[in-house]
Amino acid sequence: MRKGMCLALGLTLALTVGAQAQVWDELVNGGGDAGDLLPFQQTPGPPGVPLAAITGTIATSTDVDCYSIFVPLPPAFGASTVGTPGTLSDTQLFLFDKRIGPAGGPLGILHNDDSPAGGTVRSALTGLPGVTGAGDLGIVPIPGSYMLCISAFDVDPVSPGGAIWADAVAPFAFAWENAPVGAFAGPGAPGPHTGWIGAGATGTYTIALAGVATKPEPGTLSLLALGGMALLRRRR
Ligand SMILES: [Ca+2]
Ligand SMILES: [Ca+2]
Ligand SMILES: [Ca+2]
Repeated sequence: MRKGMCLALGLTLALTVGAQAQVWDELVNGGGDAGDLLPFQQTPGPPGVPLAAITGTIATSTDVDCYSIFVPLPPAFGASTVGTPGTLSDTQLFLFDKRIGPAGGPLGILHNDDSPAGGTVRSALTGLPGVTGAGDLGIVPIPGSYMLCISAFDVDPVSPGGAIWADAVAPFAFAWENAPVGAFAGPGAPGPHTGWIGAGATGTYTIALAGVATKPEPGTLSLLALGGMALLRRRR
């Protein structure tokens, strides 16, 4: 087992043992509308417990809701509105990497509009490489904290350079709807996320989550990381 995988598994166990899975509601738990930019995202709690679902409302034609989530083990990550309760019929899901790189941040890494394309208008993201037409095509790069956003079709993220995901890429009619930055990047990729364009419907949503936890306390994370490193040193 690779060291990173070992540490991630340790984190997963530490997060799941004895903790009850949370369902976070934008209004009931968050106290109001979740923001649409990094500084205004909601952070579900309590810290360091499994997060089973997020519920909320796209309240206006331009409303977008963003949440800080923790992914302990990227291959186990999943977020989906396919078949979940909610009156918002046509959803879009986005995952942003919050690490600040040379281009700034946060950077778009996963996007899906329809899963499967041409099948439903609900959305699904996974941590594994996807298949064109079935979901997003990207991966979650490392265990860590990410920003998960939901919008109504067709409210899309932009950087100063324009749309982060391309709106139409031949020859796949729906490829743009399932494309990560890189393979089907828009003119604004890989720029820092600075806002949203477009308008859509309103309604309630439920994002079902797999392999997701609430953000751990910083001290807890450091201790877990130190414990994992000590364990790895002993095994050498
Ligand atoms: Ca909202
Ligand atoms: Ca919002
Ligand atoms: Ca959709």
